[in-house]
Amino acid sequence: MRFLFLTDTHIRGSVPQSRKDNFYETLYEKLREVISITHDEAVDVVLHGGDIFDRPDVSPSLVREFIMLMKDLKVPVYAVAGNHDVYGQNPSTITRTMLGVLDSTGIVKLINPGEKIFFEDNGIKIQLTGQHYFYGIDNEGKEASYCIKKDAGVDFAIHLIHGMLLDKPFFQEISYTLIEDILKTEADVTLSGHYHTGFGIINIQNKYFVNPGSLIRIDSTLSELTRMPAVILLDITKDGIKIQKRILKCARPGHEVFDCKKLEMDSFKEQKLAEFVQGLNATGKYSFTNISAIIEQLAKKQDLDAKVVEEALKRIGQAQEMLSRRDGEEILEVS
Ligand SMILES: [Mn+2]
Repeated sequence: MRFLFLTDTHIRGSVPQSRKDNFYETLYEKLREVISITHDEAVDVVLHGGDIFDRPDVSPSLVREFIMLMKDLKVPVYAVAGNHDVYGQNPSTITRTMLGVLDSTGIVKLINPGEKIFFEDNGIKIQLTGQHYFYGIDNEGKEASYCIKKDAGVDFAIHLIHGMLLDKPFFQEISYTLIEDILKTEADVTLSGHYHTGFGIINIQNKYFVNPGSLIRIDSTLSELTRMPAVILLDITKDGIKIQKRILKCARPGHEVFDCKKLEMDSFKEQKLAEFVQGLNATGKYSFTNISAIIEQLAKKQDLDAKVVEEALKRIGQAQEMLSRRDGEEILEVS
């Protein structure tokens, strides 16, 4: 049985500041190539690692075009929700989002936490599970999100998750989960989205951990300048698992799509920001990355109750929803 895995498509109508091409056209060209790979390689099921949309309330015309395009796919698409797909990093808001609309059409089927989907093919039984992104997914208790159990009689298990799964520690002060911390999972293949740079295909103790990186490059960082967007082809037979990364033919070198002047400016800004944050840290205050990180830091330092943090995030989600309804602009950005 053949699967194709892609992640972080971030469908949006606006052009990221870093790009100089027609971003929307580029994105659709990529999606069309994904569809033709699906057909050429006789893929049975497509898996999406989340952040299908860049924001929970993208315009109906974008959703309509996406639906029209996905109709050509002719195979089921299973997905988990990313942080960009929902309000306030809270998957319980899905029903109020465009991803929720998509799910209701059946064009994309969301895998709910705890849900198990089974495929039987040529005498093998495959189990598919999924985990949406939620606030704190990479904090304590992360094993519950990342590590799954295989049902009796299942030959292979795939787990799809939108979380900060990394192959090596990150230098920044953000929450993440290392592959080595989740080796007790019974999933033969863990497919992860969220970390846009990706880490490719890693095999440890006969288990695969996979993140091809985002389908579209958004951030004008040096690593994104050299990275080529790719999808993963996963072939499971009774003889075992074959995995390969397929770089998209339509993807152009970074210097052709990124505004390099902007890149220089951004790295200058990043450097200034780093200096600023360092300055703050030196005074023993907080390090600021985004609104959720601020809450997380405050919670840690002031020993806040989990309920307080939950309430704060709920209110941020509500504020995001209200503000985005009011003027259609993304006010509070979470990476
Ligand atoms: Mn993303």
